[in-house]
Amino acid sequence: MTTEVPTPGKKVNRIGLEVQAYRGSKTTLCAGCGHNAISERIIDAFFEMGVDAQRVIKLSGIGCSSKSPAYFLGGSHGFNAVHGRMPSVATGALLANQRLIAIGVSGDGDTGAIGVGQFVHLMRRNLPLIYIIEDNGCYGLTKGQFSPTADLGSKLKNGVVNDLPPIDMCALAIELGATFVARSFSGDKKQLLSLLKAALSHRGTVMLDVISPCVTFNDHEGSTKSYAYVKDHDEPVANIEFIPSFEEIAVDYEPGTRQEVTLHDGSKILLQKLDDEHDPTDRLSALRVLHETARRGEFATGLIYVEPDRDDFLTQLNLVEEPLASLPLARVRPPKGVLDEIMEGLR
Ligand SMILES: Cc1ncc(C[n+]2csc(CCOP(=O)(O)OP(=O)(O)O)c2C)c(N)n1
Ligand code: SF4
Ligand SMILES: [Mg+2]
Repeated sequence: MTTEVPTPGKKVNRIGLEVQAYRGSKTTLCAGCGHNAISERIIDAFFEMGVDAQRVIKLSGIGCSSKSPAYFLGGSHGFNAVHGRMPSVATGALLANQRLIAIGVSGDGDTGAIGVGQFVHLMRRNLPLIYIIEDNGCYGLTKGQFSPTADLGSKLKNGVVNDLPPIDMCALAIELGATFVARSFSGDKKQLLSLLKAALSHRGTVMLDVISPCVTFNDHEGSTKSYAYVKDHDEPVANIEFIPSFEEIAVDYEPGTRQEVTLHDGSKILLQKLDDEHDPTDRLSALRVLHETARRGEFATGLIYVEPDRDDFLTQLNLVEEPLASLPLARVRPPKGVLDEIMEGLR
């Protein structure tokens, strides 16, 4: 665990650390880029949840979004993978050490284009990983070409119109079996922070698609991923309140409008529903809300789907709790007698 002497008068979290301990290097992204706001919320969430940063591994692929793990949790492990290949690196890291808390940051291009095959199998497996797509509808790092999440009919700065339908990453994740699927907006501090804190209490894959405007290449009129468009078309499905297992807070809700979801570690998500028909524990209801809002040109945000009780990938594999990477040879190599028996059986 990290040990630091707190500055008198500064707020510390439940493991005695200041928020400073959760920061990373200074960002090199454009001023106003949505990705920077997401890094800030990640810092806040890990600080408020009192996570020991030295137990964290942060992973990414390639893109402006994938650079951002350098800007938070400077004391954590990190791996910047090949374009679109972060899921397999994350799988390997968690198989080697299941005590790690894993967070992956990807982009809509990194995930939806070159990495879509890896994404598909990650969602099926329910690996305990918080997987964030910083979704700006374009390839920011390579100068703003359309990505697979760009909406049909949206325009590039130079007037070129996108004539392909988008992939809805949330709908795809639900279809494939992801157990915690949410959408948010980099400009919605409160919602994004609650979702990130809840993500830290979920045991399984968290797929968080965060609309994150690219101010340099995709923030103009005609774009459906600009700050102005997203602010006007954001349709939250519920007001979300997250209560960690180590805190007791009384929250007032109108009777009948509140839904409570208990997560793996006993923490609770309290939802004050804004869409009466949406039940985030019902897969069909989750897909319906995504399709209906998309048809109206809106973004459903908040907790779209959650299944808190399914076994994660590592539990399914029945792995020993101790990191495989640190087990002595005597515990990973079958004894000579067993090997001789196998050889005998092959004669
Ligand atoms: C194998 C490979 N193909 C193509 C590229 C070029 N490339 C770098 S980043 C990128 C897309 C980034 O888009 P996204 O994941 O949406 O991230 P953003 O920059 O928008 O945050 C591409 C195509 C590459 N680096 N490697
Ligand atoms: S080019 Fe776009 S995505 Fe990349 S840092 Fe700048 S604003 Fe962000
Ligand atoms: Mg992008």
